[in-house]
Amino acid sequence: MTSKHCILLGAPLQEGTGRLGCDMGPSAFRAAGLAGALQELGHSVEDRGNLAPAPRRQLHHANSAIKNLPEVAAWTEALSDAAYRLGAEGMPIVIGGDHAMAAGTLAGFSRRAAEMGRPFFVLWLDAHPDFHTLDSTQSGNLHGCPVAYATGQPGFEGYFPPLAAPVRPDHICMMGIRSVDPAERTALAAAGVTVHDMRAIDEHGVGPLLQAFLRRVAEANGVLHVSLDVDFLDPGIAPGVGTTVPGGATFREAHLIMEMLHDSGLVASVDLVELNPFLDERGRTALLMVDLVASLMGKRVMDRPTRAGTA
Ligand code: HAR
Ligand code: MN
Ligand code: MN
Ligand code: MN
Repeated sequence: MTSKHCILLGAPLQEGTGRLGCDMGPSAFRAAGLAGALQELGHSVEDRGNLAPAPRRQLHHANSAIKNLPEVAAWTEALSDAAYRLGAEGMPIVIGGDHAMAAGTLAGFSRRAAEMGRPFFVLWLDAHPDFHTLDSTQSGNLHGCPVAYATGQPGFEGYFPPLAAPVRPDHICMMGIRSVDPAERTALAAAGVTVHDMRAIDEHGVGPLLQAFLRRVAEANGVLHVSLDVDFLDPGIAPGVGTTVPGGATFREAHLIMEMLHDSGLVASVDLVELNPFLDERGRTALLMVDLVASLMGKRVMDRPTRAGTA
């Protein structure tokens, strides 16, 4: 197994959600033993502590439903810069915080990949596609917007930082999706994002769906970023999140995805988002998330041959 230099960075933002508690996410991941689990697998770990947002600017938007726009824009700025820098130093694991975090991480990691001359791909594991623009969001919760921003959908100019390298929508694969708003449904299809909803997982299984995407990434010599939202998982095994949706990924589906990602050798960076320790039960969601990261980083039952993204 190839050992990596893992760089942990906490991003305690919670302004993108409708409820408080995600700011405790980085602490809960640390308490659940994230660093130790990685070290046990032979990786070196450097915990850079928690990031702080950039200074806030006054921002006004015609959509009066939007909540905390100056705060989320300030986090996006800081995260985008941090992701760009960390992308050159090792394997960043960015710990949220709510999923608005991904506006910054996708922008920064994509910029880094572009600079390396390599195509950038995203595996988005979530109940939600988070594909609202500032104009289309009705809840006003900005954790519903990061993918639209990072792919350069219109309307973010002047609010969020300019994108050095917009993510190509056809380089994004979403899995676990089961809560989509009408505006998102139309926009996702128009943009050409691959969306494997829970029905597709039921019909085909996570294995073949993921293998097809990994093959594309490998053939393009791509850099792969994984964005893991706690609500991807079924609420029965992962209650510690503010936006539970019934019918999510099972324990084994989630672990299989992580194990296949590890075997592919393609993953360059990870987001761990939406953990709300206030809603958790004795840390069980945090512990499950850490165990999933361990599978992603090489924990396995038995040794088996590595299949570099193909098979
Ligand atoms: N689409 C809904 C909205 O915009 C729900 C968004 C919820 N997002 C997350 N992250 N929990 O995936 O309000
Ligand atoms: Mn999400
Ligand atoms: Mn979600
Ligand atoms: Mn391509």
